[in-house]
Amino acid sequence: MTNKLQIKSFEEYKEKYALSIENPEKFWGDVAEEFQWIKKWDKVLEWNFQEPKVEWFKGAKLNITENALDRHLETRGNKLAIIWEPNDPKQRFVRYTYRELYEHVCQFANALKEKGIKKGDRVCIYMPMIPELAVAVLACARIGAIHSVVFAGFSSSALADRINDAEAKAVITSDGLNRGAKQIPVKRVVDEALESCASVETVIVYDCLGWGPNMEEGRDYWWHEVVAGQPKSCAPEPMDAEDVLFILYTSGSTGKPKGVVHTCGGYMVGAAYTFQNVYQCDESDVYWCTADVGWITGHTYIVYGPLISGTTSVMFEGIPTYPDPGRFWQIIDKHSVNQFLTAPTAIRSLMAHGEDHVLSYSLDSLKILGSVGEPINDEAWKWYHLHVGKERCPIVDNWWQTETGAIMISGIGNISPMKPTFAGYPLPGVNPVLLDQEGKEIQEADVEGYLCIKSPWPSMLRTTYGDHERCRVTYFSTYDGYYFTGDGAKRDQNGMYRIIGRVDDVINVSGHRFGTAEIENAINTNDNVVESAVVGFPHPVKGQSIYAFVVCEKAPEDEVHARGEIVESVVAEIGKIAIPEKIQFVSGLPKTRSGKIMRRILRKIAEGEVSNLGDTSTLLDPNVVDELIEGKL
Ligand code: 6R9
Repeated sequence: MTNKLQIKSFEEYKEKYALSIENPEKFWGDVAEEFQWIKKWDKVLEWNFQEPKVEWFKGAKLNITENALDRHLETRGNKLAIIWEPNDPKQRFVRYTYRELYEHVCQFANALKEKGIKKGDRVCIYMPMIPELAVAVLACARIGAIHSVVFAGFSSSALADRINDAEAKAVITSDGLNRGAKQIPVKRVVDEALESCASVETVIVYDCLGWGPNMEEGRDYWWHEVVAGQPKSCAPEPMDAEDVLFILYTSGSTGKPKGVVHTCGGYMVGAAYTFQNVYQCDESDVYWCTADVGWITGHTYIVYGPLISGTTSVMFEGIPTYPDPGRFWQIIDKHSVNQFLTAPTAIRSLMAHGEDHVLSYSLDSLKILGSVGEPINDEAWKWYHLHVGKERCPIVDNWWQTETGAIMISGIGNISPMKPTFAGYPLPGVNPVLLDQEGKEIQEADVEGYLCIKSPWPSMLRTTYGDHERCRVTYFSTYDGYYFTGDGAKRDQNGMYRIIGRVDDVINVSGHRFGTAEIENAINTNDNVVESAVVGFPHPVKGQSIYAFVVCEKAPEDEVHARGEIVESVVAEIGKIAIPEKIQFVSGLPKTRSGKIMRRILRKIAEGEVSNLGDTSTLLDPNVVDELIEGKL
């Protein structure tokens, strides 16, 4: 199906776009015809953003893995589905054809069934970036179990929260994982988490490092043992288009991370349609996305989008700088990668090592470059364009979110015009608007506002797991009748969008989302901490970094030690990825008379912009500000 859905010119884009907004049912109904359904829909779309309730392809039945695997067997059975590149370049890479992947998925699906996992059960996947992670995801989808992948860098406490929220019945994991020069004990983290998870009955462990971890009798099973002798076929579970496909936890501005829920039909259509258009892969192309399957980018653009489209997708276990900062470019040459998708933070970290690493590889195979996860700054854009794309490859900047399920605003291959640091035009079927403070739509050109989406798209979230009201309040109540993204954006005279960044209390560190409340809660678990406030500040490589202002019961005598304790609690509660870059001890926080922390002031201080703090007269104790400025790190 690879080429069927592809837009071939900017003119065609404009036509399709107009049609998709005028008549979304016709547009998406036509797109959906290109997929394999067990039963077609009775109605393409029913929706309201008040409850909210959104249903796509109502009444249809399908199994997404039939689209990602079975459908290709006849025409592409021997084509490579996944090329797996290990952390260590000296280790052999692994290749799975579509037929082999199909067989592995079916065998593992049968193993899950044998362990009593059935349609609707939640399965938590906490695994390294190995092919079995993709197999586990697809095997869940095959039998209708709901997967909840948790990034393997999260701590046992964060993992336990996610397992408990979803009441997962099983966990799929590995003994350990390779990450650059380090090896990390994954199963030990799972064991710790499971001390507080009553719902988990079964743990399946993939033997990655031969470590011989603790295996609990009657609960823990080896992957190779449970798949041994399983049949290589497994009937796909017929799923309702609106049945849940997966849950993925993400951070918001308040409370604990929430489980974003995606459903089978709409997600399938959105993932494949956007993938085929944005990356314009030809049948023989090799595509590589460097994300981790623990994040939405890995779900949609390593596993589902490419496989549904019959593309060869590279999966990489390691990191950009191991064994040296030329690793990405070496892999591109080694596997003749044609489309390459990475994050600005990775580009900036490699830029810092100089051009030599990239200049020693030819990179001739490259056709299209992608950027995702955070705004790309001018300098990184230019470096990527010049040194990686040799000024011949377009850069497609993909703006979207865990909640949107698929790319929303982006360049389309070499078809739509590009402009450095601009994500560009909305994809067909996506209806973005900019709102002002009062919630009125801004129509003019060259404006800035709150980015909202006015009508539904197939791959949008349906709810937040177990708490629909939270979904309504978070996304649909700020501006009545709109989905609010939490991002601010600019629109130029030509209608191209540039994403400025979050306007809520979400910090984007190296393309990973954290809520300020989540980090503050972690810091506050420290016995000596009374309260804390966390803000983001610009960082040359990570985009943003975390700055924590901490009030202690007793002013710490040894600040280095006290900082170490705070770091430890963040690592324990969330994981290393959320460690604050700076921790400043203060005697109080700037609060209004009603007790609200004025983060605006803290942000300015963290950014070092202290000359223009704005109005501080509403503060309960304006003197606090001087102390904060003086102690700034
Ligand atoms: C796909 C993903 C979503 C938030 C989003 C925005 C930021 C993502 C971006 C971008 C500017 C881009 N973001 N892509 N900002 N340009 N191309 O990253 O999902 O982890 O949920 O993060 O990331 O702020 O709201 P997720």
